[in-house]
Amino acid sequence: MARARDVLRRTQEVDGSWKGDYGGPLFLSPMYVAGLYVMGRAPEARVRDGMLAHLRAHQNADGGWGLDEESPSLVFTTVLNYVALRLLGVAAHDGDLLRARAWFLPRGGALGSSSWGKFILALLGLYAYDGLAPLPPEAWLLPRALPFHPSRLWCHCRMVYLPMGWLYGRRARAAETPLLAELRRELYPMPYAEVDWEAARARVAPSDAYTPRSVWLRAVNRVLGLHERIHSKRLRARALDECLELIRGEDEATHHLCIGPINKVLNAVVWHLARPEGPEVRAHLERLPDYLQHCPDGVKLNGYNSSQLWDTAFAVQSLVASGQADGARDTLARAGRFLEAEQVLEDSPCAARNHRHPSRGGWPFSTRAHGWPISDCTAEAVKACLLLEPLGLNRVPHARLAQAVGFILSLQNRDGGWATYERQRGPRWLERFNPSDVFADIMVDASFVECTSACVQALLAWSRAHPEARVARPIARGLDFLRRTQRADGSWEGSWGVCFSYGTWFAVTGLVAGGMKPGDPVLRRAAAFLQAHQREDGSWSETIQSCRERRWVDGPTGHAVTTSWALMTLVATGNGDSVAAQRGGAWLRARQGADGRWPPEPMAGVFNRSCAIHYDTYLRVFPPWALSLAMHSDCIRAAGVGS
Ligand code: LAN
Repeated sequence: MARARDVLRRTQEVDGSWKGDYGGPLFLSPMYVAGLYVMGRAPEARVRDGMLAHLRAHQNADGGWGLDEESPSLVFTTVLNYVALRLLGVAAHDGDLLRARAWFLPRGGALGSSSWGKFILALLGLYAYDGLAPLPPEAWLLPRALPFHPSRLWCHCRMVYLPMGWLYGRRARAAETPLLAELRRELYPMPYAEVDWEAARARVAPSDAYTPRSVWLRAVNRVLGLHERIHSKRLRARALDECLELIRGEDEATHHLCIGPINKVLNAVVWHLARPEGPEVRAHLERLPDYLQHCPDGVKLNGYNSSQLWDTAFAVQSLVASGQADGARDTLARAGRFLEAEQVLEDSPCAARNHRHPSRGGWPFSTRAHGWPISDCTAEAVKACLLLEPLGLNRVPHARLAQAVGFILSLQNRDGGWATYERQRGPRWLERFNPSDVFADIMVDASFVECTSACVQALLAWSRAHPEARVARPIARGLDFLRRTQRADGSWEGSWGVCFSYGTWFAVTGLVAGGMKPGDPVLRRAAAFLQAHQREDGSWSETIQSCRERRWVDGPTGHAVTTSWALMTLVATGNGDSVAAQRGGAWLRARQGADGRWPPEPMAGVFNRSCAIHYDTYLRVFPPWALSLAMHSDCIRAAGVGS
């Protein structure tokens, strides 16, 4: 435990946070390269060489690239990474690129790509706009009250489709170059001039069709296709203005970081076309390096500007829970200062105009400058501050914690649960119109077990410190949501970590914090579920296939992170002294290296059911936390006072 603590101490940044690699997806770097190319720029030599190395390092044995570093090849990411390598200067006869072409040409080449790939290609002039499903910017001019107004979409989805709508409405396209002409010859199994673009709209390779296009979506696309032929020029101009204003709003609210890497790149391209060399372009270019990650295998675009707040809040909880606070006071003090510095203290500018929920009091996933606070990030930060309080290390005044609690309360949904950044705005049926092909659940920000549990726990911790706080009813409704969402097999499905072990850990800790007792059938079923999935060697292992297939899928070996979540859940259900927990604890202990670390393993983070993402601190935070909880209940048993 002391060695694990020292690893955390050694890896802390001077600002008190933990900051690491937040990579995994393989569609981000090529979007960055393509975006810069449209802007007539190239990455500096060090970034270019690092990216070349990284792109090459993650080519699959079959010649393609996966949606993320661990997944099987998709046409989307294979074509985009191929194009990125070419734009970065690799020749078409390069061996890796020949293998890539041999993989994607039989699958239709660019025609087989899922929709976002085609969009980026259209921007480069490598795919005709007629071959895209329409993205009319006029949608933003519809009355806000309509259930399908874009402002009702999940913020990540609407912030990607906002610049896409502007670029689509303008049929924006990179300046022609000889290289682009060559690429048009390389990406298709037939001559470019012979492509049937109308038919291309409906085409998507089986590898890329995770979420099949519904009949509803196809019908809407047909209607929008007609609209594209007859649309009014004046209305389009107004719609483009509206989009540009909203893009400006997003840029200003996020100090040009933007909510994520995709709209970061697309917004920069928009400004390059709307006001070439203008102040907006400069401001965007200054903040682009925030997304770059220099890692042992090269350079890549991270999935967010960082995961610092999230990792720091968990590191604090792990250190305190594992009884290491005394030996880590300086570390915790620095972490406390980071938490203090990163709380969002004001609402975003013109919040209502920009369809933004009030932000004051919340914490984001990364840094305050990012400007988009999140329900569970706020909750984990509140929990961490309240743990630091008795140690004399909390720096956030209670008036500000009360604002954080107010922010959490403002986000509770009618169903009693919590979504990510906002209250649920759109009806569930909007998911039937998901046009992304490769992702699921991107349309609506609806309640999640993880966010709900975190918020309930934060409210409980707050009400213990402030018995006068009026949070009993929100807590009860949150607990009820958790109870209702248990599956018949005793588990909960996670959405942001892999997968049932993650969801079940959150649900059970929330319910137990809320007073549920060990004998409760809900907890008994959860424990039985986990015991049924324990491996011969005492470990647990879950893979991203669990998320994709929506059933528990074991990996070939045990995972320390999965085992930690399972172990913490068993302890919380009152089974800390069970044989299962002892065997899990023994496996976890034996797996720690002499350097205090747990060896690397597959990615434990996920989004939108399909894409894996790497959480750099999970292997430093969860194993010691789980082990200490397990040891603690072992001691209770040894003293003869346990269950
Ligand atoms: C994240 C990162 C943080 C994560 C948690 C806070 C851990 C989670 O509990 C709630 C959801 C959230 C905020 C989350 C949502 C999806 C994100 C933003 C990401 C996984 C980081 C990258 C991903 C984003 C959607 C990637 C871009 C792709 C699109 C489909 C738009």
